[in-house]
Amino acid sequence: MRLDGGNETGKETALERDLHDHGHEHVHADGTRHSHAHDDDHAHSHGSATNDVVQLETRILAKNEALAARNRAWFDGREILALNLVSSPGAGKTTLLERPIRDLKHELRLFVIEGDQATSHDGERIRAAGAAAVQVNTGAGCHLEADMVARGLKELKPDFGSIVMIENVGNLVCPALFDLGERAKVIIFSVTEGEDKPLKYPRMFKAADIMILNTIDLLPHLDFDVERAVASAVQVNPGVTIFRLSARTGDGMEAWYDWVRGQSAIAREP
Ligand SMILES: Nc1nc2c(ncn2[C@@H]2O[C@H](COP(=O)(O)OP(=O)(O)O)[C@@H](O)[C@H]2O)c(=O)[nH]1
Ligand SMILES: [Mg+2]
Repeated sequence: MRLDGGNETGKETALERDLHDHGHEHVHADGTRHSHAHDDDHAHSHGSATNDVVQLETRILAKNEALAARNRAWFDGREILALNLVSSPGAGKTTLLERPIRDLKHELRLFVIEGDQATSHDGERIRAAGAAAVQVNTGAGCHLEADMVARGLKELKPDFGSIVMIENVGNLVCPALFDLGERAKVIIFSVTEGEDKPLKYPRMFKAADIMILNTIDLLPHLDFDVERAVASAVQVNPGVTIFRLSARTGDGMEAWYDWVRGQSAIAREP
């Protein structure tokens, strides 16, 4: 199933909607530019442009926080474990979902929300692996927002006591700011990315509860220093829990599965 969170169907992202409401020029994904007058006729006392942007950002985030809290309550009420998977493009998020769908199909019920700017490739991969998936295309957006997840859940209809894995748009910046109502943010960090990524993208690595160091099967071919990468992650996020694994070979996956099992059991506790 496909759900457009973005603008290819003429719908607007929250950012676009807010810019629209605020009465400023904005650019649509197709490159067309519009300027809108304020609907209300009271005089706005505009501060600096920077001030406007900061206020707008604060409003968008506050709105998202409220919707995320609603998602969290929805998950709690249904004893669902929800995880938000973030990474740069190609770090292995979808592969990391395909494997447990196959390995744990007799044990855990997994449902997936797939976020990408475009295409339904990942949603198709998840369905081929054997789980129900809803594809959310964000258009120009670089992250999922809580309202997109809420709409995705309406289509997905995850079972009571199940697990909802949300694969965010591949990006190490924007998804750090947007709570989706998940129990934990999981960052997938591939050894092909370089040890210093946690230091370069500290907000994302700080926002994550779990870091999965993926593609460790490739280590013999690279100069990647695992201990330095782990030290960088711990430097920006001392409380982070780290798993080292290969989603391809399955090496190290059992520890990750145990964590997921444990968290799902907690979500199902009375
Ligand atoms: N060697 C190796 N390749 C992997 C691993 N995990 C993912 N890949 C490959 O990396 C590429 C990107 O993976 P994908 O799951 O699509 O990444 P995503 O963009 O984060 O969802 C694909 O070609 C995968 O087969 C791994 O652990 N080891
Ligand atoms: Mg993917």
